[in-house]
Amino acid sequence: EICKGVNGLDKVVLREVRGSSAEVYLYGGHVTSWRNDHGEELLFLSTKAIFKPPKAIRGGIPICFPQFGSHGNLDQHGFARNRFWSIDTNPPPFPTVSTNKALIDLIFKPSEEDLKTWPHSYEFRLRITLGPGGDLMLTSRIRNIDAKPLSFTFAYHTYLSVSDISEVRVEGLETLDFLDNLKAKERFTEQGDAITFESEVDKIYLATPTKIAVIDHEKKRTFVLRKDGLPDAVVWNPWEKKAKSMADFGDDDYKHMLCVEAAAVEKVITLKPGEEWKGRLELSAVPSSYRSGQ
Ligand code: TA6
Repeated sequence: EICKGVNGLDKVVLREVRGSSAEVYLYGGHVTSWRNDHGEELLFLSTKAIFKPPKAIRGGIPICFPQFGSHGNLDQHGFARNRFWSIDTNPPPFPTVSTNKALIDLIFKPSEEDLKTWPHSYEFRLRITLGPGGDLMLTSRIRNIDAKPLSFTFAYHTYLSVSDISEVRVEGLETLDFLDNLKAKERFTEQGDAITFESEVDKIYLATPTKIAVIDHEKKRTFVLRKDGLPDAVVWNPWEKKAKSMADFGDDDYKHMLCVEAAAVEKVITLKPGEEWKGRLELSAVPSSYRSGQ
């Protein structure tokens, strides 16, 4: 249902029959909460998140569009996360008919102002679905309704909630090439084991598999990210020093979050007039079957 969230901002609450839930603010089309059927919060939301436009909400799943990163004349990560979206009452038919799933369709179109800073006409539809097992699915459909080509980069800037970052492993990115944002985007190759964390990390992994696993050892929980149309994956933890420099981030927040972001960054997406791009992210949280010594 639609209700008032923090600072009176409109939010939609999705509830699934088995008890899982999700919340999405019309501001930014921003998912801020995803709870399993035990009511446990699976996304990280900063203890100091500022729910006040034009600042993006710190945590949940910010939508980075029409660009990931900070280059050119746009703000960092574009402006879709800093704008008010609306509920799409008559979305074009989705290929997969949704059965008993809780879902909401949102739409974002550029304002006159937006067209001045980024002169492209498009329709950005976002469908958020809670599946029967509590899986959270985000499907973005961006249609170029301009007479000229539309080029953009994109990310679901997902903040996962973890009990202790030093006890987290990421599987699925081993041996891949990545651009290291901490070293002027220099290209490196990841080593052969699961990724662990003991300092600031800001890496754009390239040509990643459709499935990435994030294992929270303490909670015996594995997040599985499945993605489609999003070839890259950004892994980010600001660690202690950068966390302290961010006003909307608690000093200790870095210990309880990890960003793993399904993205299209290395290769720009270009749509011809009338063409539509689709980018899907499916998140699930499953108990980790632990073998000792893992
Ligand atoms: O996702 C990694 C990153 O690009 C980092 O470099 C860091 O800037 C992070 O995004 C957060 O960006 P934001 O604009 O949300 O503060």
